[in-house]
Amino acid sequence: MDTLFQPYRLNGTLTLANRFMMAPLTRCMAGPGLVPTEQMAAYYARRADIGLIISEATIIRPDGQGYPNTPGLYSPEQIEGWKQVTGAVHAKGGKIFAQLWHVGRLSHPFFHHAEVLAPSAVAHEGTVPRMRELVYQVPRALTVAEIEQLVEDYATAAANAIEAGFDGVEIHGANGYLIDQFLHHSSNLRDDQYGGTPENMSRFALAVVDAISARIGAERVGLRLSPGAYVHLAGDKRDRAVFDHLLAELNRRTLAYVHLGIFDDSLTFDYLDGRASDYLRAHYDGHLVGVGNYSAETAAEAIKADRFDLIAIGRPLIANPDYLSKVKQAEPLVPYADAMLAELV
Ligand code: FNR
Ligand code: 8K6
Repeated sequence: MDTLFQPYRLNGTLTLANRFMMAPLTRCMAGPGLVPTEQMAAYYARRADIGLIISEATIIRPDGQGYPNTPGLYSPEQIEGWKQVTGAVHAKGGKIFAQLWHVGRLSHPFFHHAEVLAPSAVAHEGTVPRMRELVYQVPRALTVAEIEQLVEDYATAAANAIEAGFDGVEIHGANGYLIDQFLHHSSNLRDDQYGGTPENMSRFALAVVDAISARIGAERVGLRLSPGAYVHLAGDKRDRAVFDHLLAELNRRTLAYVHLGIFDDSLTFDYLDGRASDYLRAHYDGHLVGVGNYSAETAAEAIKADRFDLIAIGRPLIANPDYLSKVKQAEPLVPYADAMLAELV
C-alpha cells in the first residue's frame, strides 16, 4: 500500500504526489452555456490530494454533446469557468487534466440542432440515458474534410484547456464515443483512408494524438482506450489487430500515459485473450493507468504484480471526497450509490 502514496514521475514535466488518479466522472452539472460552476470548483478542490484529477468528460464542440449539462471547452465563457476549477485545485496543491470528448453517433440533435456525425451511418440502438424519450439516430458519415476539421477542433480544445489552467488533457478514446467508433469494426464501415485496415482505422485516433501533442506537448497528453468493446458498441475479433497497430504506433510516441476505459476490470475478452488491462500492459510500453472496481488494497496488489502503474478511482471518490485520507488511515469508506449522482458533494 505504501507505494501508492509515494510520488510518481510521469515525465520531466509532471510528477504526481501519489499514484491515485480521479477517474473522469460525468456529472451533468454544468451551468447555462455548458459553463463550469463554482460548485464544480469546490467539488474538484475537495479531491485535490489525489495525484491527478481527470475532469469529467468535456465536449470539444457543440455537436459532441450526448448528455444534458456536460461542460464544454470551446467558448470564452467555458474557459473562464474552468479557470475557477483549475485555480481551486492548484490552490490546494493538486493537478488536473481535462478529458476531451466528442460522443460521435451518441449525440442527438436535441442538444445542438445539428446533424449527428460518426465514422459510418450506423446507429447505436437505444435511447439517451436520463432522457429516455430521445432515440439515437442514424448518424451521417463524416467526410474527409470534416474529419480533418475535427482533428483541428480537438487541438483547439486542448489549447483552450491549457489557457484555462489545466495541467494537461486526457483524450477520451474509450467507451464507444467518437474516437472509439473509428477503432471498432461494428461502427466503422469506411472504405477510405479512415477504415478497412488496422492502419486506416487507427488514423483518426493518431491524428488527434499528434495534433494535440504538437499544440501542447506530448508530456501533457494522456489517452483513454477501450480495446475490449463493452459499452455503446459491439466487439469484433478483427478489432484486435486495430489495437495491436494503434499501440505499436503509440509506443513510438511519448504520451504521459494510457488509461484503460472500463467499469469492471474483471471482465475478459476472447479477442484480447483475457482482461483489457493485461492486453494493454503486454502491448504498451509507457505508463499504464488501471481502473474498474478496484479498492486501494486490490490496486496495490495489482501494482505490486506490475499489472499497471497508477490506479484511477471513480465511484468511491463520488461517495468519499476524503477518499485518500480515509484510505491512508484505514477508515471505512461510504459505499457508492447511484442516488449520489443527484448532488455534487
Ligand atoms: C463514469 N465513467 C466515465 N468515463 C470516462 O471516460 N468519462 C466520463 O465522463 C465518465 N463518466 C462517468 C460517470 C459516472 C457516474 C460513472 C460511474 C462512471 C467511467 C469511470 O471513469 C470509471 O472507468 C468507472 O467508474 C470504473 O471505475 P470505479 O468507479 O469502479 O472506480
Ligand atoms: C460517460 C457518460 C456517463 C453518463 C452518466 C452515467 C451514469 C452511470 C451510472 C453508472 C453505473 C455504473 C454501472 C456500470 C455500467 C456498465 C456499463 C456496461
